[in-house]
Amino acid sequence: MGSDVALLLQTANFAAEKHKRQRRKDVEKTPYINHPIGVATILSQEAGITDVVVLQAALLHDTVEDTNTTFLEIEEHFGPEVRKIVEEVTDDKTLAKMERKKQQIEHAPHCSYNAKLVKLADKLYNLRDLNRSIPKGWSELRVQEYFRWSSEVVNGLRGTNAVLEKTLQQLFTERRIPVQAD
Ligand SMILES: [Mn+2]
Repeated sequence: MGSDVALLLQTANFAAEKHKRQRRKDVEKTPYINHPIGVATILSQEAGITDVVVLQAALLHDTVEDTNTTFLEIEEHFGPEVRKIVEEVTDDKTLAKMERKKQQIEHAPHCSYNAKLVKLADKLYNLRDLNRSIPKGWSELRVQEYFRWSSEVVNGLRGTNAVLEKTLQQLFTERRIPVQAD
């Protein structure tokens, strides 16, 4: 077996263990791990990404934000490159939710190419998920606001991957969200 394949399996297994008690917010309470695996799959199958470090970071992208995982742990298991990407896509949980959302918009343009890829695929996965099923307790207005906020983050990620950006733009257009000027 190629070492890249073994590495990806090890990474998926690590993420599955870390997220094992978590569920998504959808009505079906989908296992959380479906999300990071889906994000990595978007990068591989739709965006054409073959860089294992990026696919690993996609698998791990929510472990620090949403579980007890530390950046040091990520580095010890998967090296400093993967750690750096995960660090770039992790929200600062000491900030209030509104502030974190604002920071995502502000930080997006300053991220590395690899982190931008993970962010684009993460947003695409989440928006498709919202189109598929509205989480319990979410109003249509809240869904629309989520799309609008996402479009502002994606605006700062432009010039990274044409396929992902085009696919995201289609979702924004469906929601009648105007294209923003640079
Ligand atoms: Mn995510």
